[in-house]
Amino acid sequence: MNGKIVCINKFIHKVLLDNGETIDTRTRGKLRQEHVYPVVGDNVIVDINKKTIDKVLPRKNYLERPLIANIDKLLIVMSTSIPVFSSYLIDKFILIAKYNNIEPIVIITKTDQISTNEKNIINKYVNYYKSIGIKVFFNTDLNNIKKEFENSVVSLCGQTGVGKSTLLNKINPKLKLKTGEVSEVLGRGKHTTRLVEFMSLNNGLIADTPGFSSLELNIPKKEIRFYYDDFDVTCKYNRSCLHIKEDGCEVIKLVNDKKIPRWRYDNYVKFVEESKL
Ligand SMILES: Nc1nc2c(ncn2[C@@H]2O[C@H](COP(=O)(O)OP(=O)(O)OP(=O)(O)O)[C@@H](O)[C@H]2O)c(=O)[nH]1
Ligand SMILES: [Mg+2]
Ligand SMILES: [Zn+2]
Repeated sequence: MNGKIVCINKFIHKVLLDNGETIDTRTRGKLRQEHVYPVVGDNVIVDINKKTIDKVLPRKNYLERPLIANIDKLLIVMSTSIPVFSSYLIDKFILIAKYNNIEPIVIITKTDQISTNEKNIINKYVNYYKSIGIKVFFNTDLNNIKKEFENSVVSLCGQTGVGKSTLLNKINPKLKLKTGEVSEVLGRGKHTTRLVEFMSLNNGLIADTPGFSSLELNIPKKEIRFYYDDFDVTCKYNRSCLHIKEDGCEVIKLVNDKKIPRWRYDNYVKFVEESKL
């Protein structure tokens, strides 16, 4: 029978079967010999009697952090107080999502902890993302966030302590997911969520995921620019211009003319420099 892996805890692979039941399975030795390592989100064929996973079906996409496959939308959760707001991380997740053919959606948390001035600054980022067609919600806007779950396979992502589990608990208090304190000293959370786990919410599947502190970029330098719709202008070096130093680069001109925000461009440059491919 077909199903989907909804959680992996050591050897136990929890599978949501097409008939709606959930069972605990193990992978077969044969899969391990073939170096097939299933991840949460994998669509699989299960031997119901033996309680084994016999086959992992081809993936439509796959992320390493969070480790998950076959998702439609990535909810990028970002705090505005502790942990501190980072457009660099948002841009990185947007890039990773687009590269993997996943819709990025940004969720902003903890605006109850910042001043009006700080909120105005956050709104500048929010408005820019919206202007380039990226959906942005505050974590108080539960109805609109819930709508995104309908008929979709969704994963949360973001640093530890930003409020991923808290958001799901607010949407469905019955979940009672563990949430953690944020360390004042370190300015970050304590890795409260330990496993990637899908939950059924509003006719969709939503994965809570563990937060993390570092995030590698596995996208070739030269391809990064193709995922920046806002950079897509008739740059005279189009297709070969990396928009970094080149004379007459239209993108650099747009930055100088304040049509593309400096922060957005600076993050892009960092990604190009960071990428080892
Ligand atoms: N003031 C305020 N606190 C929040 C908000 N969202 C979450 N928190 C608090 O932030 C802390 C961390 O929240 P979690 O939901 O555990 O964070 P997480 O992203 O799931 O963290 P990990 O599981 O470690 O990745 C908890 O103490 C929450 O109560 C918010 O919008 N405002
Ligand atoms: Mg959590
Ligand atoms: Zn250019």
